[in-house]
Order: sequence, then structure tokens, then C-alpha cells
Amino acid sequence: MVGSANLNIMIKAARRAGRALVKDFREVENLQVSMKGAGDFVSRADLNAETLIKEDLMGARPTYGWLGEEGGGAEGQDPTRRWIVDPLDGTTNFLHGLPHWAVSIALEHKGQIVAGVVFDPAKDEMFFAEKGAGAWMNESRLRVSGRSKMIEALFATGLPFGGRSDLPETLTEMARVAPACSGIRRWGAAALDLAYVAAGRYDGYWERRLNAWDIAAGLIILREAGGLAEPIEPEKDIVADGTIICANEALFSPLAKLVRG
Ligand code: 2AM
Ligand code: CA
Ligand code: CA
Ligand code: CA
Repeated sequence: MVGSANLNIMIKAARRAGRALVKDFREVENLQVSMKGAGDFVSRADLNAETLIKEDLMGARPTYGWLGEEGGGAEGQDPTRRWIVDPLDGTTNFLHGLPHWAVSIALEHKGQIVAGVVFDPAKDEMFFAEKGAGAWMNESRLRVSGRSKMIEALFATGLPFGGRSDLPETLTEMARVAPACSGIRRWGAAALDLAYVAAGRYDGYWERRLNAWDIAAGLIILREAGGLAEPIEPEKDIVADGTIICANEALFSPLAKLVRG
């Protein structure tokens, strides 16, 4: 697919940050790590990757606003456009030497996500989408799975990490979903969970307490691949509420019903 200029800027930025992250990942034991809160780690790799991405994106589009996990937010001269960036989604995996983490970059226009890139450098998988142009992984078009039987479905979720009060809710949801499906995975990188539903690897995914930078890019990739997504409480907004249930068309309702209880 031939992407827009902005998409190409995003892909280039994700690749550059990805190269830096791969170097840090090879020597992860030497990384400086600090704690932002209970169970919430940040390393020099997260910070360095965000600096590189910001340099590329703000260098190319200096009037856009910015929201990054590590750098906070800033309104731009153009208040209608904003980059939403998680420089390293899956920091805990990264710090444990598990090759399951990604760079997540989204572009928002007038409150809507119009483009998203989720890059997994360890597997060289570049997931991307633009509004109305479909979703892709490297050269392949993405499509959510065609499975329609709950008992054959593989779902993903995220378990609340240290210090979060919503662990009981997620455990209760898992207790309802697990007996009805063929398995639940919990890999700890929300952006990849969404990209994997888009790619038909998982049939669905749900999680609570996510931030805009965890889901903005993955969400447009999922929707452009034909996936359905709603917040856990249907009248809310996914990004604002930070909760999500998503799946292919056939499995969305049965999964949502079990998650919502
Ligand atoms: P992160 O690695 O960028 O922090 C896993 O279910 C999701 O939750 C990931 O997207 C992960 O993103 C995020 N996450 C894990 N621990 C977190 C924490 N302590 N605070 C905020 N988000 C966290
Ligand atoms: Ca983090
Ligand atoms: Ca994240
Ligand atoms: Ca992060």
C-alpha cells in the first residue's frame, strides 16, 4: 500500500526507535531502571526511544501537539492534530529479556485517530493502518479471524499490575470467559494485543485501565482490519475510559456479554 506522508513519517520514526531499542534489549542487564509507581518501571530505553520519536515526528510536523507516555502532553500551534506515542509498550517484558514489546505511534485529528503504527522490532513486524485504507502487517493486508465458535476462540487480556485496585474485576471476568473459550493469553503489551486481534492471531481481547498511548494506534489497526471494539461500559469512550473489549464481528457480542457479566 502507498501510505500518506504522515504514515511514512510514523513508520520511519518507529523503525529508528526500534533500532535503538533492539540495541538496548541486547544489553538489557546494563540498563538504568527506575520506578514511577508500584510495579511501574521505566528505563533509559523508554526515555531514549521517546526522545528519538519526538525528534522525528515534531521535526517533521512542528505544529502538531504531543502526548507521550514518558514526556507528557503539549498542545501544538495546530490544536486539531496530535501525536500519541508509547515509545516502548511492554516495558516489563523488555526488562525481563522477553522479546514481546513494541513501539506505538498514533496520529489524532479532531479527536479521531486517523493513522496508527505498532512496530515489533524483535520480530520485524510493522503493523499499520490509516483511516479508510485498511490495515497491514509489512506487505500483507490484515483481517480479523473468521472464527465464530466461542469454544474455539483464543482471547487475550491484561492483568492489572502492582498497586491497582481493579484486579478482582479482571479475575472475575477471566473466570467467566475461560470456561467458554479455548484459551486466554496474557502477554503484557496492549498495543500488540490489539494488533494480534487485527491479524487474526487472537479472536478477541479485553483490558481495563489503559492509557491513550497504549491503545490509540492499535485501535485503528484493529478497526481497519474489520474488528469491533467498545469500552467495557458501552456508553463511555474507549480512549477516555481506558477500557476495551474487541473481537471479530461474530465473537464480539458473546465475549462482551461474558466480560460485562
Ligand atoms: P507499558 O509497558 O508501556 O507500561 C499491559 O497490560 C499494558 O499495561 C501494557 O500496555 C503496559 O504498557 C501497561 N502497563 C504495565 N504496567 C503498567 C503500569 N505500572 N502503569 C501503567 N501501565 C502499565
Ligand atoms: Ca510504562
Ligand atoms: Ca503501554
Ligand atoms: Ca510504555
